[in-house]
Amino acid sequence: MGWQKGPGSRYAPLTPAVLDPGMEEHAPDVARTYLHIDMDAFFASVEERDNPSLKGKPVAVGGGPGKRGVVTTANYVARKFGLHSGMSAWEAQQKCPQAIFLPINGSKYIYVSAQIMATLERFSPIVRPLSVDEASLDITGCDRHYGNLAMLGQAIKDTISEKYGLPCTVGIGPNRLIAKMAANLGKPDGLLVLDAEGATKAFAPLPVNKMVGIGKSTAAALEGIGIKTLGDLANSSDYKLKNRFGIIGPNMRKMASGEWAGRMRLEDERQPVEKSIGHSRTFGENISDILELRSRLVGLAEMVARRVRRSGVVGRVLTLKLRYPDFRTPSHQLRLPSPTDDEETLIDYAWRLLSELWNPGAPVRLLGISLRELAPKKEWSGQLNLFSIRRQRRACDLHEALDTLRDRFGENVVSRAMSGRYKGRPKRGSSGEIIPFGHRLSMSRQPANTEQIS
Ligand code: TTP
Ligand code: MG
Ligand code: MG
Repeated sequence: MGWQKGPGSRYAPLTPAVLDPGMEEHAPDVARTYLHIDMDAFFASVEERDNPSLKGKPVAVGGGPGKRGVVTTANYVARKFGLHSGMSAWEAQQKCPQAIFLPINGSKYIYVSAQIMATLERFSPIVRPLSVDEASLDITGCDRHYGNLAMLGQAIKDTISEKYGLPCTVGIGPNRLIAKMAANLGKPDGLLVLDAEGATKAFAPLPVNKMVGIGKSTAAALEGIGIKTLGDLANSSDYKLKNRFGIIGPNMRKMASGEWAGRMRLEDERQPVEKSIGHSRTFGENISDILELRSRLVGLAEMVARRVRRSGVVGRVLTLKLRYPDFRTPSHQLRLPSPTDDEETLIDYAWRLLSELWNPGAPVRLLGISLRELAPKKEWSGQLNLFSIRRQRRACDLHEALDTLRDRFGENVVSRAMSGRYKGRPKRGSSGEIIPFGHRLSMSRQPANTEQIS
């Protein structure tokens, strides 16, 4: 940025802030254009590409015969039989016994994802990866070299197809929301350009749950007050919506009208939408080895902490549940000394809970942890005790770096190395309890203000 001496102040910037790519979200007076790209049936498409004999056949990734857990995705042939992400392995096999179920090859998908993200940077200087297979690009002005927006979109689709042999769908619009919705509407292998007016028309007939961010329960609540379609929502009164949903209500109406509400929500207004944030995992094979359980628990804690941080909240009550092969599912919960979004804290206390709950050596079928009593992080900043402030400050840079990597390349790209403070068999106390990793022995005692609530 160039600088110029100005009469009033010593120096005034020559380039207006709105042209600074780092500030693209703060440029209300410059019409901007966004492109959303999402790979089609991503994991399954990568497998098809690497094994052309799968082409035309129903393919699912994850959840093979006799396996537990869920299908991560199904190709579009398998979707005709009703298979979809998140479906249990058993149900998928009932619906489509002839489907080919492939093991999940996570590192391969992350590698391909990184290649695609790098390629996208050739088309725009502002690429924001949103998950393992999707990204939002600010393409303001980038279409000049291609003729028009649709031609730029097509050039991206062709490049990804030629370089990586993979299909994707591209949506383009005047804000990130419209671009994402256009990509959803264009699936599969599509390209859809919507302006603000086109978006309003395209959204209006859709059921409310087609809007990004509106899940089953919100859709049911909207239906409860007579709002079935996005057109109904766009035409509802803010008064009625605010009464029922709080600040989220008017924001939903704006989104249904094609306005991007993401930046309109002030930090202070942000209320935790979720009551609790948790993850659980059903294992392919029962686990009775303590090291293996520990590694799974660390992974779960990282995922929970990351979602908690992303929501801008901290949580107070930690729950751990186990499921044994006979489906007994005991759980224990604990009130933390202070609310947290820190995975190290979650790991330590989750171990404490595990030592109380688990009969060492007993096979475990499922492990889950969740955090509730969520509150906006800001509310808590003045109340954290010294111990957690020091700890959270230390953890802060690390969290930021890890979250950026995971945002970019997916949840599994980095996981806590099972070395250093997490290495070796966990220690046991005199009465056989597991001592949390990385803690001094004194920490294995109940912390002064930890309250066991079940
Ligand atoms: P999605 O983009 O949601 O789905 P998709 O690419 O398989 O299909 P499409 O976009 O064409 O509708 O997710 C990207 C990948 O993330 C998906 O291929 C598998 C993985 N995934 C999971 O592991 N679990 C899930 O619950 C979902 C939704 C996706
Ligand atoms: Mg996809
Ligand atoms: Mg996706």
